[in-house]
Amino acid sequence: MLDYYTVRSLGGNGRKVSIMLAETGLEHVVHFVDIEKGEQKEDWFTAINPNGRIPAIVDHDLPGGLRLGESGAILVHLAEKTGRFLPAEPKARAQTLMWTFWQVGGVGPMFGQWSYFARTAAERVPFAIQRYRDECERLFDTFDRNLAAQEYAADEYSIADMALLPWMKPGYAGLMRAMPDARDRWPNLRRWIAAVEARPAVALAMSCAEGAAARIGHGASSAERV
Ligand SMILES: N[C@@H](CCC(=O)N[C@@H](CS)C(=O)NCC(=O)O)C(=O)O
Repeated sequence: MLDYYTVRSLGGNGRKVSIMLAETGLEHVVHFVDIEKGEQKEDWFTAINPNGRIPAIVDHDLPGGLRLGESGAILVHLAEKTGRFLPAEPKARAQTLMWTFWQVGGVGPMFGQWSYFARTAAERVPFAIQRYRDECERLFDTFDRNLAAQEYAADEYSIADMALLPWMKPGYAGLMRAMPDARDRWPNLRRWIAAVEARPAVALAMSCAEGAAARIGHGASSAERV
């Protein structure tokens, strides 16, 4: 049994884990953390994830319980626990891990900073907005080239696609708003978004937060068995 800590809106990083839980059907209890109130910085939560951010899990099936933060580490752990979505064959496994951590180390931070400087920052810093947007475009170019040769991020549908979709989909929409004449620039990426989000588990985790939460089994109370 797992305890799963996320935000009520799921958010880009929470959605990755929600997709994996929906894909595998692992039994879990969802706990919503109020990050507006700063609950993620409280001692009870940093005892689970020292970095004070969601998502996080506690896996009670391991002796003494495993407390784990970082979406990439959680996806790998759940893949190893279930034997699903992370191939055992060494080359396919390494490629899957590469694209998973490319998301965590590149796509997440770059899109996060672009969004922050373009929409949230109190001071307008054109250099920062341009720098992060350029990097987002470069990441899209990279992923689109990769998808020209294969259907999914790695050899087969995997945790890499689960990590990427919750960021690539809104990122694509954001870039299209910023540069509407670039509609044909990333055709493989567009095809991949459609294929991945058509999976029922992905559709569930990606759909409007409260509705999805209720249907996955989140929702009625702050802690609920799924
Ligand atoms: N590298 C982390 C990033 C997690 C993260 O940034 N989570 C955000 C929500 S999507 C958060 O908890 N923000 C609250 C805060 O920064 O205090 C991961 O991949 O899990």
